[in-house]
Amino acid sequence: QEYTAVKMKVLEWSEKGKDIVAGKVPENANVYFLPATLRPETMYGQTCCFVGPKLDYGIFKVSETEYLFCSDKAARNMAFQSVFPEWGVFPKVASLQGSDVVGTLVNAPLSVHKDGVRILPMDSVKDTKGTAVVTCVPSDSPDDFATIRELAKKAEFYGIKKEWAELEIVPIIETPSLGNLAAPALVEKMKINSPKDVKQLAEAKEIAYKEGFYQGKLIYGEFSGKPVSEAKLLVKQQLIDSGDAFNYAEPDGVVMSRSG
Ligand code: ZZB
Repeated sequence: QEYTAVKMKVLEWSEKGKDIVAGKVPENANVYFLPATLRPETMYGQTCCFVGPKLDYGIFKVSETEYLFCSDKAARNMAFQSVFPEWGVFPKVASLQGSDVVGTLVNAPLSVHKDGVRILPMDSVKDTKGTAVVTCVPSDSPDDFATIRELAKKAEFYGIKKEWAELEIVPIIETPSLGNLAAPALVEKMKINSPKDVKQLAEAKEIAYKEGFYQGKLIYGEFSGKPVSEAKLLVKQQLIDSGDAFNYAEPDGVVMSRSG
């Protein structure tokens, strides 16, 4: 699987996150949350970034001024893809749980939300896939839309501020049959009530992928008017050229079977 790893720079740590990184990461260094995405063309619509609250993560040192936040497994893979200076080495400077970093404010490259977005919890994030960090695009990902709706509904239960889950959802891709907010349209049409409706969500995701890729057209940003199939590569290249992303390949079936 070939992902785009997007670099979301920490602007302000959560309380717990701040305590944990103190003394482990130099004050003037940047730490980047590292979601792995297959949809770089949707980055304009990012409204938050998800971690699994119960999953284990690490902060890994690239240089004196640059550190990455992701799963151990992803860091290990990256160590063999020239992400770290020394081949096969991924120096871990801190261990954290997803719940420790909920509330952290990060920059979301290309997003309409220029003041940054929050790290929020998502129970369905798998630590076996990608980087175990998932950027949230509720306009085009049914899972993301269902999750932020749930978070806003039960903000107190999830230990977050309601407004963190209520950033504006801007239309970025137009499709003939699902309009310009494919994910909310599917969630409504299929009567998906919560992130626990996993079967319907899997189906909705499949439809959203197909519809977006084969029929979708960008209606936001520099590549507005271009078909998604074309814009995908253009946006990805732009993110790489600006230093906001890099290619991350996930070796297939090495450690775990990918039946899911
Ligand atoms: C942004 C985005 C915008 C995504 C969208 C999807 C969609 P796949 O096909 O199963 O490999 N993802 C990445 N890592 C994880 C993880 N560890 N646990 C749970 N979800 C994860 O899925 C790849 C997509 O699943 C990735 O692309 C990421 O979300 C999420 F509009 O990034 B995506 C219709 C989907 N739309």
